[in-house]
Amino acid sequence: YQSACMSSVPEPITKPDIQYAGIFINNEFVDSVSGKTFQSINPSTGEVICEVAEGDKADVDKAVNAAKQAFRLGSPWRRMDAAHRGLLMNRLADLMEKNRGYLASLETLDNGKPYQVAFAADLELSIKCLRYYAGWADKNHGKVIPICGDFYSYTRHEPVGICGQIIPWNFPLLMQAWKLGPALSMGNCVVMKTAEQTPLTALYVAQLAAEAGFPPGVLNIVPGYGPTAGAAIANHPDVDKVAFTGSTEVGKIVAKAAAESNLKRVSLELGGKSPNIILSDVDIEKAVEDAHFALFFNMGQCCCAGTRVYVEEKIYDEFVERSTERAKKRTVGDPYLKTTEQGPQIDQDQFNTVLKYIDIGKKEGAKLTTGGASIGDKGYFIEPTVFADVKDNMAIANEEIFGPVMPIMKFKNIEELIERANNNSYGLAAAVHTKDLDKANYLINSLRAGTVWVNCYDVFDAAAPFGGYKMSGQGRELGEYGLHAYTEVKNVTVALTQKNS
Ligand code: TXE
Repeated sequence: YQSACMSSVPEPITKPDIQYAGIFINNEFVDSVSGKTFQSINPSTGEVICEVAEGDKADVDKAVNAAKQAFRLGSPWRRMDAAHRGLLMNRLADLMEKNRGYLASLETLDNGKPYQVAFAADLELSIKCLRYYAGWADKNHGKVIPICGDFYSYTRHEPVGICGQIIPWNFPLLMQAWKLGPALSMGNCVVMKTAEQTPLTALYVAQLAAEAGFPPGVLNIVPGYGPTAGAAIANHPDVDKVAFTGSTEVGKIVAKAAAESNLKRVSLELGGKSPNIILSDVDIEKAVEDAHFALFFNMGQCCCAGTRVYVEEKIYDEFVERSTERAKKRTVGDPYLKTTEQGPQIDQDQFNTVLKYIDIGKKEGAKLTTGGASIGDKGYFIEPTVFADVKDNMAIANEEIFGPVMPIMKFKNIEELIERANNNSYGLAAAVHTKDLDKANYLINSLRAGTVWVNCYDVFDAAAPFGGYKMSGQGRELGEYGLHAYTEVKNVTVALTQKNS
């Protein structure tokens, strides 16, 4: 996407106006019931962007009531043709397209990601996701089933109902689109909680949804914190389904709350520690660039980042040397500049965590080949960091760091490698770099991960499913598979006077 899109990216708005900072219920922005607000911080400077209404249980209750009204039998949303739902979604995508430069600029302000990337990747994929699911609205058919006896049996794919959606801060607009796409397409109503670090773009999109014509109460957004607003969604007795993207730790809390409240349906997209495997037959220059992108993209804040780089012994030293050189060249700084590849980490907490892991890596005896320190005296910038001679039992090889820290491990043979690659509690993604088709196929079938990329990395498309094995999650998002989490299957059997074949 990078080279293809850079040329057509318009200039950023470096000081975008903040137009919406309230709680979005029934197509209107309101203050929180408590009157409380919280600050959204610019991670590039550490300065306050604006105050945002802080939603809590009382606000979630209001949003759920609005969603229930919108979902009642006979409501405009329930009576709407499926094709018309698709039309509204395409209108929303059109409005995002129209406001693409502004939204990308606002995403950069609130999240710190380079504007070029926000425009070319986040906005591109978000808009395409909405259009993809717009297409599904009138195409998710049930079946007629030839059961025994004088009966007519069929399935209806019905909306689940009120869907709570809790999203993270690493791809605010994209995570919103991944969640809204299948939910709205299938006719559900939504109560979404944005991450406390990045509430702004989702609220702007909410306003665009109202302009697109979604009836009041279909989409509600409650900005706020996890243990308050997030927990209220996960525990709510009238929420039929909760979708969560975030840490594995909180994923467990959400699943438990869902089980203990009303057994609401749960889909989870959690952490990862994805193996990125480089065999010795590769074009080393390309493999180094792919591995660099797999790790450092989005400041290393990707659930599927290639954070366990396994390199075959024969090319290990050269790979380390070249990866180190590449990391040294990575441009870090003002995310509005065209030349910037890497902005700041999202907040002080994540900044501290990443530096803590760098320290642990050094203490554990890994060899720091570049980076390892913070940059500047404001904002949360960290140097692109590479560790060589990393052993599997080190924390930096096992735990999700979520930052620009690349641990490189060595392997000798493929059997040993497969065991090591699978010996981790996560299973989100994996990648294999080789020209040897037999080895590639063997690895593809042996790796326990929801996605395997071969000779590429981070290739995303709304049509291809994404999700985790093991503790990386439950269920799949995107593609046709992504519809399952947002539909209930109703089997209907009607007695007939006489059936004929
Ligand atoms: O995540 P949290 P944090 C991983 C990554 C990162 C770590 C911590 O390793 O370093 O998680 O990040 C909401 N009930 N990922 O603390 O807390 C929260 O408000 C309900 C991976 O930011 O899981 C936010 O909206 N909700 C990841 C969302 O959960 C709760 C993306 C995610 O925040 C809650 C982000 C609660 N008790 C972090 N507590 C990915 N899979 O892409 C918090 N939340």
